[in-house]
Amino acid sequence: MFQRILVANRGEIALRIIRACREMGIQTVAVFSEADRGADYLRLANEAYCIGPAAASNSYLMINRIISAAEVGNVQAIHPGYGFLAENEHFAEVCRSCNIEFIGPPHEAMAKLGDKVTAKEIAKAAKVELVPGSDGLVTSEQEAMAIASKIGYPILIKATAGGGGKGMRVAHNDITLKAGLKQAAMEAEKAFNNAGVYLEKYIENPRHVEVQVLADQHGNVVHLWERDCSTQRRHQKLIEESPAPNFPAKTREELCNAAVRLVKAAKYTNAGTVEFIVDKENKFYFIEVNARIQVEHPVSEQVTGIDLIQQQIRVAAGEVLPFKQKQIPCMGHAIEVRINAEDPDNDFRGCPGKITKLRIPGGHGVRFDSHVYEGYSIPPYYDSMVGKLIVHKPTRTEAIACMLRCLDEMVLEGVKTTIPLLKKVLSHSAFVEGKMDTTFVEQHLMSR
Ligand code: MV4
Repeated sequence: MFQRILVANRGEIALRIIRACREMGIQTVAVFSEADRGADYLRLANEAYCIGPAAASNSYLMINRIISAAEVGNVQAIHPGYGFLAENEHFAEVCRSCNIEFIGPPHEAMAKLGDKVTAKEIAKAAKVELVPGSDGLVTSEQEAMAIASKIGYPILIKATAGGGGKGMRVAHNDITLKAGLKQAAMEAEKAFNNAGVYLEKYIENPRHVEVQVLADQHGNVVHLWERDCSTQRRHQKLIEESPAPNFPAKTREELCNAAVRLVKAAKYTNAGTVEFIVDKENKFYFIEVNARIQVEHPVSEQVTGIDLIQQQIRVAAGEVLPFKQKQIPCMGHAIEVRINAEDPDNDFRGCPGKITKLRIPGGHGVRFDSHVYEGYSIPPYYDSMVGKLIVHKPTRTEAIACMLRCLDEMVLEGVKTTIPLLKKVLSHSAFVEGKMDTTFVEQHLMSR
């Protein structure tokens, strides 16, 4: 097992990883930008090094500085968390070439899955269901129109280097398809240095259901069931839960098994998420793989009892997964809300500033993953998440009641937050009945 790990991240996920390491008897080296100097979680690391100015592009994204800190700190492994360099295959490769283990998948698997067209080829070979669409990249308007006439409009144009909703375009006829192809390719070239685009039938009002997987370096792959992340706004998830409500047991079994087949076919190891969209008939389609630990991992931890960060570290060190699929339960119901410092009266723009008052709710089945405290100043340079409140109860109804109680109990003053919006969502009949899709928040809760 590793004796020392560098945590190449900040905020709540850095704290989450440092805590896991402390419990495992592993020393930690933290890194911080000038904007995070003196942050409270750094005191829980054994050492902490400044890696540059506030802007992430000059600090948390600087491979050379992180590798320098890893050399100075004399670590055997780096945990990238989520965001920043977590899905940068070059970083993973550099780490390993420096004899520092990257706590994540092999860079070859990251590269294959990072390209959506290649990822879909692997999925197809593994008999994982795909949205009808182009067979690979589309290279001409004629080809695109031929595909459209075969599968029918609406069509979604996606960038092969995209993901997370970036660079997508809907087309409703040949005219908008031709225009959309040009624009999408140009945007993709600018944003990702890769103009490749492909087509899919546009699934209207889908649910977003993803499967948590864990794979060791000895060929063992398990899933930790699914999370429903449909409750989102502009591709920002607001609420995640496990299990997915109103989801037939047979479909669920097929979905989780499909995720495991795909991970095996990609020779993927460590923790990962296979993302699907689900249509009104509960048919599911593979969308993409997230080759990292995700923000919403705690809901899967709560229903299975498995510490995902600890398992990431163990499999990266070469250990065999200590459980078989049959030994992974899904107990009760877990819900997570993301509490962001955002101003609902200013288009949910980030709302940095000092937290002048903070009271954290507690009680049976309540978990708060956060690095903030009363008196903490939220810097303006990074994402606006203040913390994640997670509840775990025997049933979904009880989990919703508990979450509403916690949000009522919580006091967070000095900055505006998403708490009022979260309360509205959790009280809405469509959410309570588990009938939400990815358009629910924008359709029902954005009128002002
Ligand atoms: C889709 C889709 C409808 N049809 N693909 C957006 C994020 C990216 N991961 C995939 N996304 C979508 N792909 C087809 N063929 C609708 C979405 C989508 C979405 C997916 C998951 C969560 C939220 C979403 C919000 C809008 C659109």
